[in-house]
Amino acid sequence: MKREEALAIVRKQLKEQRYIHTLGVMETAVELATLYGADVQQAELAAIFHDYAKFRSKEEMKRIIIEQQMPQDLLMYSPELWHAPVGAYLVQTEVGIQDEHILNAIRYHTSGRPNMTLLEKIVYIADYIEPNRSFPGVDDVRALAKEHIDRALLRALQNTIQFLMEKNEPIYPDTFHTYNDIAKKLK
Ligand code: DGI
Ligand code: FE
Ligand code: FE
Ligand code: FE
Repeated sequence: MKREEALAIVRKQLKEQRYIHTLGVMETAVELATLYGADVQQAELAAIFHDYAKFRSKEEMKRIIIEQQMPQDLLMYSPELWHAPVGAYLVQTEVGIQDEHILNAIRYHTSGRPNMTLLEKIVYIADYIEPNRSFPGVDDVRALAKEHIDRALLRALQNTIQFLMEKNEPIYPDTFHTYNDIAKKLK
């Protein structure tokens, strides 16, 4: 699928600000894929569709998580986590993208997972550092992303876990599992 076609499809699913965020993730994912030698077309498509399900209702997302037998522990954590796996499902069934590498990059873009592929890391980091993002620590991750993607990923996970803990938010176990996996590999 071509970039323009994909963008037209996703644009209908998103509000203006979220579409602008998506364009930033696309641009950043293409840069990272070029830098690290990943498949640029896969990175571009995964980035374009990563937040496809962002504006689906909680009811619809919950129904899909149950019916499609996704990890049921998702339902015990923040609904903010749900658009990632539900997005992968809807991009497959509604848009017709069948590439598992792309679908997994969408599925794991919020929590990460142990043993992430390069493509999954690229979408996770691009989502975190795209030019429209501004939060404490983002510039550190931007700098790290140019040098060493796993160090950037570790820092992004540390920031995310810290930010959630400061808000007394429960942390989804896969977020910790991803942090532990990268932290051990960087030892
Ligand atoms: O969809 P985006 O806003 O572009 O970004 P995202 O998909 O990376 O994250 C969406 C939200 O999910 C964000 O507000 C933080 C939250 N989140 C990420 N990891 C966890 C989490 N929330 C909980 N409760 N637990 C997590 O592990
Ligand atoms: Fe997201
Ligand atoms: Fe993210
Ligand atoms: Fe996003």
